[in-house]
Amino acid sequence: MAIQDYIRQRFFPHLWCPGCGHGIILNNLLHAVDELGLAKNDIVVTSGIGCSARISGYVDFHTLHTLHGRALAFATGVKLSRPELTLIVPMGDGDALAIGGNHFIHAARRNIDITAIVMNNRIYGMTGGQFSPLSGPGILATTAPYRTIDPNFDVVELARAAGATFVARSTTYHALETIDLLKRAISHKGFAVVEILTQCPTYYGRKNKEGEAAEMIERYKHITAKIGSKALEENPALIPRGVFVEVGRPEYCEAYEEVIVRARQEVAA
Ligand SMILES: Cc1ncc(C[n+]2csc(CCOP(=O)(O)OP(=O)(O)O)c2C)c(N)n1
Ligand code: SF4
Repeated sequence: MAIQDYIRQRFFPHLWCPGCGHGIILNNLLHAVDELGLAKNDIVVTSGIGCSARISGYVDFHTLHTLHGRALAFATGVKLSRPELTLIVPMGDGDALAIGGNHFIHAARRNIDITAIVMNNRIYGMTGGQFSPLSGPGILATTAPYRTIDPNFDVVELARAAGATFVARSTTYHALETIDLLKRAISHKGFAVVEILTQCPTYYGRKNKEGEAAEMIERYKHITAKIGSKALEENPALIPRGVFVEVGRPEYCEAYEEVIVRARQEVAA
């Protein structure tokens, strides 16, 4: 299938700024879906609010554009009622881990079969460049004109500790790696988290003097390294990319189905 067949052309042109990384992630996601050969009718994308969350308007799957921070709650409801469907939840860093932080850790704890994509541009893009729990200390944001002091969550470690059974990281520079990780995450039975470092040239880039979008993307090549690579061994300060967790654990909908069977048996007895 051609990639444009997965898109709702009627909603284009999209609202993202020139050079925003969110379009790259949309492209990577569509390639992953295409390479997995999934039927459009079997995919549900739920999103909250944010520039990132606009993805749900652009993809020609079943979509729910919901409330800021609540995408995983809606996805949980859909998945529990229709476990045969493939649930994909793209979220910004604020959406996923500020207002949505509780939903994130509990979805991971339950190990419900949903793929969560954390589109981490380290800032609130849609509302004008406020800092987020993933900004980290020392950055300039609309709400931190003298630089942030808050430490950031490490998405990978948080997801791992909360119980996610697939956890990976990539960047908008590493498109082929992202496609591969998204394919593995979507195919994984359980709660899968893929963090993708992405650029917001309009707010994060401009305020922190990181240059144009192309420079911001290029930067990911230099500040990250693959797990197990010589580069990472020689410089542990680099941000690791790849798969951090890939384990099996009972999936929530399947466990819930057993509860239903038990309840029916008890009622019938
Ligand atoms: C309950 C609620 N609180 C706050 C907002 C305002 N709001 C909309 S998007 C957003 C943050 C967007 O940042 P992020 O989730 O990181 O996504 P990005 O825009 O950077 O892709 C906020 C605070 C809202 N829409 N609803
Ligand atoms: S404000 Fe930032 S995150 Fe939002 S569309 Fe523009 S570049 Fe992308």
